[in-house]
Amino acid sequence: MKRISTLALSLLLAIAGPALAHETNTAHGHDAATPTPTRAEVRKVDKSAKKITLKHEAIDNLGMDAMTMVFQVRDPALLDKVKAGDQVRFTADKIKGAYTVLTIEPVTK
Ligand SMILES: [Cu+2]
Repeated sequence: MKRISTLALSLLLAIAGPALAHETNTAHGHDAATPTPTRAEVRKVDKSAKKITLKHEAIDNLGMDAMTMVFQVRDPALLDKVKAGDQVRFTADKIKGAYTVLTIEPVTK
């Protein structure tokens, strides 16, 4: 029993591994500098800590599903443009291991 499940797992990894790598390589190979803006709702702004909590939609360039999470901000001045409750469009990237907001703009509708 044990041997069969291990074999099944190995096969699964053998199939899924290259498929996942392929997707990562092709998804945004040339977009690293200019990620596609993602929609979000601002939950909390912490200017002193240079952090913002966003309930965001899926982020393509980070391969991240929709969730609520805390981001660092590249420039604390970005936090002057938005407040809790705002609908925004933002871009983010992983900088030195931390998810960081690069740009953020309120969406008025
Ligand atoms: Cu997230």
